[in-house]
Amino acid sequence: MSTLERDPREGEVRVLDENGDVVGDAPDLSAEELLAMYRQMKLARRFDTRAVSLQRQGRMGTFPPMSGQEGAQVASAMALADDDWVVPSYREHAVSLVRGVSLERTLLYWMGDERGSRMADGVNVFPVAVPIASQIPHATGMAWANKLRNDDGTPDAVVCYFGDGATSEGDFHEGLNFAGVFDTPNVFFCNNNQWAISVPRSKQTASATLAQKADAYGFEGVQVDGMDPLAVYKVTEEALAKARDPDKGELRPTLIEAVQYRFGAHTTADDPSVYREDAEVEEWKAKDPIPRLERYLRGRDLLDDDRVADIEESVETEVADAIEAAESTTRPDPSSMFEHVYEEMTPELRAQAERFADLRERYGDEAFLDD
Ligand SMILES: Cc1ncc(C[n+]2csc(CCOP(=O)(O)OP(=O)(O)O)c2C)c(N)n1
Ligand SMILES: [Mg+2]
Repeated sequence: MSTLERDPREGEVRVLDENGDVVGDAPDLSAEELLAMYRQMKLARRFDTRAVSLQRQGRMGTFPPMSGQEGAQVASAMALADDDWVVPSYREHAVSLVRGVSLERTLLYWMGDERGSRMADGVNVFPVAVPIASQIPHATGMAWANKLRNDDGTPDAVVCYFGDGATSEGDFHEGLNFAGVFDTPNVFFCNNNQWAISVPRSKQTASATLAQKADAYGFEGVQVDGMDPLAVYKVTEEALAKARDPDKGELRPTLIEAVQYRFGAHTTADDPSVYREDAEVEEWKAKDPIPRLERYLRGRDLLDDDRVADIEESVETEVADAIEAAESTTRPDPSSMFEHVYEEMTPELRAQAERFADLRERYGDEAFLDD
């Protein structure tokens, strides 16, 4: 792509326009896979809505909603092979879902239960990373290890997710620079949702696109319409193929910038109405990835009103069951918060844990719950 264009959306890969009409080459997906993609997106949206309402009712802690970002998350995750790895930020609930992390486990994490970070065997997903961009060098290191370890020259790929704000962090530069130099099997997936809390994309960087930052590291950068799931699938699939088995003279890593929008607040602790206009939100809602894919599927006679109603009903039940399972899980003992920081507690952490145990014994747990 031409990365020196001033228009940040110039050169963006698209397959579906906002009406769900095909405007580019569609990826090779079966009817079954397309319907699975649609259902996962509906499930993610319903989960997100219910999670926000759980927080509002005092049934869960702070939660970062992802409505609007389902297209980028579900489609990119579906492009991965079973053995590939995902290194997420804190907003990738739908990526995790597609990769086999149960909704119940995601809820447990946001309810403050450390067991929510423990992946089931065979689920190749790292725990949530809250410090911005800190997961990027981890992803590079892991991909480098995959490359050093594999015998046949086709290492498993590592897809690292982060936001537009993360591209201003030193960790972003270090991770991508290293990936270029050591030619690691990485896909760096930037969910450019236009905002880093209250900082708009225009104040994040003077670069015309985030994708063009890859130029500085010597590998390919591609900008995709992140609210077009078919385009996202296509570019992720291509990037993964290159990460595993590049053509001669081609570097393995890719930076994907998926242009999209977060419809809701940054987290349930944020009020976006103080820094952005409703008109902007409405403008982006017209690009909503779910009705867009739905129109395409209806056009191909893969969906009709009855099938949509069935999907909505099954999604509702699946989310309700996950909430019930998470809420009926016995609460963890408060002392467990010290246990998973390091494999072995440091002396300082041990001292804190002991002091906490002493205070609980002297004053009782109720004293800690008072405002
Ligand atoms: C190193 C670091 N600095 C600051 C914060 C506080 N913080 C949390 S989210 C966020 C904005 C991140 O924006 P972006 O990377 O665009 O991701 P998004 O939340 O939009 O998905 C900031 C500054 C943090 N978590 N970590
Ligand atoms: Mg952002």
